[in-house]
This record gives sequence, structure tokens and C-alpha cells, in this order.
Amino acid sequence: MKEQPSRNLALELTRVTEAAALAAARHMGRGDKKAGDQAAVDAMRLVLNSIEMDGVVVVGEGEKDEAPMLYNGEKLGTGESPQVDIAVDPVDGTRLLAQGRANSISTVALAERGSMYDPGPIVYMHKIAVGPEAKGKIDIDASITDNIKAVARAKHADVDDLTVVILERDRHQEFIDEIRRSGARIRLITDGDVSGALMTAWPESGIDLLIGIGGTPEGVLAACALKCMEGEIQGRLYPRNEEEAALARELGYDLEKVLTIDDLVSSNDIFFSVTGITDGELVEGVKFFGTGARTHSLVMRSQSGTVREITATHRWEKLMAYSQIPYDPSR
Ligand code: VTB
Repeated sequence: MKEQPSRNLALELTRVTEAAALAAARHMGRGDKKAGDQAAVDAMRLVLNSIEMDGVVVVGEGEKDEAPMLYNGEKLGTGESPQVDIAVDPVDGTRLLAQGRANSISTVALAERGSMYDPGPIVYMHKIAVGPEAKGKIDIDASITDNIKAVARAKHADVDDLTVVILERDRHQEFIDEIRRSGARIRLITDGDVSGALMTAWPESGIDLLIGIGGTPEGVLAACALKCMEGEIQGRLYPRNEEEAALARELGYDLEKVLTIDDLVSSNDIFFSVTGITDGELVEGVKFFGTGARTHSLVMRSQSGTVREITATHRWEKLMAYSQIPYDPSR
């Protein structure tokens, strides 16, 4: 029996990330990380609460950086079915936004209740991510050189054709040295490894591989998107010190375990939306034009594999007549 077409919650999620991006984009380059994040969190919460669902936040970013947040365990939506887990990153790249740099985005994912990995207090994860062509070819336990060679083979490319995206951090110096020795090209980013992971599955970005240690919540969000885009991510928890490692073990986390994309999100019906705040390789940023603004989003669902690119025009005169979100503070 074939199924009837069912509700695609991703389309509703677009309004969530659009609202967050529109509110946050007002803070571009203003040097205030918290203000941009807070604006996105407030907008996101308002719109998520309007969706017909019984949602609970499993992955709310913010603890590590003491940022304003949608807190873990927070209930969202109207309370009616479906029961879903929610992962949010209202602004991935708060510093990028505060400095007006490329690639800050707003993201949210939904999946069946109980299907998302709960990162608990372990804020960092070692990750490797690729797009569809290299799915099944990576191995977090193999050397970086071997992974790069495997991706090159899978893409029928030479190693020096490949571009690896990696966070610019002291902890990555050995990784960066090895990538350079392999001959691959590097795109160093100061923040934003959700966007980095998604780029590997978005051919127009020119990025082939993400490697490095970044946020665990960001890893779960990336897994949700990569499942929709047929890419792959592998991870391993990365405690910052012996105390954190002991706490993790006490809570039952296996620090040796390779977390596959299915461990990070087991559902096969995932909904994901990302909207650009500042311009980037993945999505364009918010463009203001006096009477309104334009947004650019990618919206996807894992069951169907459909990825929609949505460019939307928003009009202040109409929106500000009823919206609680201060999209246009001058009105
Ligand atoms: C990344 C990045 C985020 O955290 O996950 C990073 O995507 C990792 O942590 O934008 P450190 O910054 O501590 O290295 C963010 O930068 C958000 O804090």
C-alpha cells in the first residue's frame, strides 16, 4: 500500500527560521552576539508555538556559550499530535553575525519523539561529514589523509581538487597540517560548522568535506539535514577534560563509540529548515529594502528527499500591523 501524501512540517519550519533570521539580521555587524541571538530565540519561540504539534526541545544550543536559548525540555507547539523532538540553533555563528561575516544561519529540525541523540553535558564532538557522493566512504577512525583520498575517489576527482572546511581553532592545528600535507585545499571558518557540514552536500558551495571538533548540538542538527540530503556524518564525543569525561561515563555515555548518522537521529521522517542571516556559500543572507526584506531558505524532508529553495519577500506594512516580532524597529 502506498501512503497518502502527508503533512510536510518542513514548510511550516521555514516560517520559523525566516522569522528568526529576519529578527537577527538587524544586529549584523553591531558587535553584540547576545542581542542577535536573543532576537532569533524570541522570534523562533513565537513561531514554533504556533505550529500544530506536541514538541519538546532535545537539542537547544547555548549552554556552552551561556547564550540566550530555547532550553532543553522546553515544550513548544499547540500540544496536539504529532509528538516530535526539536533541535534548534537560532543563530549558528553568533560571532559571524556580530561581526557581519559570512555564513551565519538560523536552523531548526523536527523528528519523531525519542529519535534525536541527547548530547547531555558533552558540548564537543569530533566530526567528519560529506555529501551524497562520498556517503559510505568515510571512516572517523581512519586517518584524515585516507578519508580525503576516499572522498576524492568517490567523486572521481583528484585530492587537490577537494576543499575541506574546518573551524579555525588551536585544537585543529594537527588536522590542518595533515590536510595541507595531503594536498587538499582548506576553507578555514571562524564559526558555523552546521553550515560547513551542510555545504558538503550542496554542490554549489564548492565544499567536499567537513572535519574537526565542534559543538555536539550542531552535530545533531547537521545529521538531521544530511539525512535529508543523503549525505553522511560520523562523530565521537570529545570531553574537554577528565572531569567532563568522568561525568559522561557516569551518565552512561560511551566515549569511544562512533556515532553514526542513525545514532544522531534515528528517524526517517525528519524535517529541516535553514535560512541565511548573513550571505554565505549555502544560502544568501537577509536583504533589507526599506519597505521589507528578502530571505533565502533551504527546506527539506528526509522521507521524500525533497529539498526546496525558498526565496521569500516580507512586507513590513502588512507584517507590522499584527506581528509581535519587531521586524522593523523603526515602525
Ligand atoms: C562550532 C560552531 C559554532 O561553536 O560548533 C563551535 O559551529 C565549536 O565550539 O558556531 P568553539 O567555538 O568553542 O570552538 C560555535 O562557534 C558556537 O559557539
